[in-house]
Amino acid sequence: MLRFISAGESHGECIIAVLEGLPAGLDIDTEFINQELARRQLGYGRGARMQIEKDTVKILSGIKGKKTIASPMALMIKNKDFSINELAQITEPRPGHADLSGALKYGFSDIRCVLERASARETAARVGAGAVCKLFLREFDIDVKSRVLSVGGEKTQEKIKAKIDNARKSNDTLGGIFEVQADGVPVGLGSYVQYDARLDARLAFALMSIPAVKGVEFGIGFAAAQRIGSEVHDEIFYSQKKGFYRKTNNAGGLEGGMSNGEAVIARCAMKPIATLGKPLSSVDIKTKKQVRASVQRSDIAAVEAAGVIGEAMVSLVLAEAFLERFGHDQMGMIKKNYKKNT
Ligand code: EPS
Repeated sequence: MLRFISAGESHGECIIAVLEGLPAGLDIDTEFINQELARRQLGYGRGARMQIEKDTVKILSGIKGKKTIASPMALMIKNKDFSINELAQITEPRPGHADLSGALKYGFSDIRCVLERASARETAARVGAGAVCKLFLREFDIDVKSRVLSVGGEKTQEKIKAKIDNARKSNDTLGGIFEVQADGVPVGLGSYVQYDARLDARLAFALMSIPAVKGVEFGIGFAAAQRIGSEVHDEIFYSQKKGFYRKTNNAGGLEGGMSNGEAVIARCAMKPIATLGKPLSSVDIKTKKQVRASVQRSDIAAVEAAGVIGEAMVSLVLAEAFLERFGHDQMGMIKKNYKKNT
């Protein structure tokens, strides 16, 4: 099993990712991990935190020289804005954020104890761990990328920029839709034999766990529910050169909970960021008086960054499913198995 957990608060000392279950002998390119971390910080509409931080990784364990040694990898990303103990108390929860439910659940009188961990800053750990998984997948020519399909309902770059500028002016925020595509995924990752082995279920879980994601679909997704079967299912062909193949990919590369050899395509709907410059109505958790929600430094839109995080989550799931199918221990053995069985 490939296991990933993160630790760290938004304004704590650092963000940590622990990744366990990688084989021995994988080359780790730290510069590539840093490039991925930088991609997460980009995009039109990001907030001031992105100017403060230039995320870089320090690998604390799991490698000797530049190669993995099968032991757990710990990745650390330092926070420049390490100010958790100086920041003021917050008692006005933001609608749409974890603030109120988190404070009630854990009995906090200061919402800061919630938002420090609920912050999307945690996704830096995912991108760090995801980058390591990407390095693994690349050894087998599997490439995971993403693109923004729309922001605030707009589709062209020009209109998206204008919409974000308007939202910034009116102290509002925007969500959008991003797509993650994995090319080169071999047939048979995941399985139909048990509910929690299904690759689509595992990908949906991973993508839904990204803060602000409210919907996930694969291939034509929800649109399939409105079509007749003959307009949905991807017909099967065979050629000596390609083997089995399809001329369409409505299934998004997933059939019966397994990869089918076509590109794996997922789309995610992201709600607008919950911190508004023009705050919505809320209730002070101490006084119980009607107030305006707290205003925290935040982004106007972060759909492009969410796409990069989506790539990381998809890479984590695909790497795990790949290891299940082709072996866990040594890169050399896995490569042999892969060659023999694809
Ligand atoms: C983010 C870090 C946060 C926010 C934002 C994304 O840092 P700070 O609170 O210091 O500005 O900018 O977080 C949220 C949108 C959120 O809702 O928590 C990051 O690193 O991506």
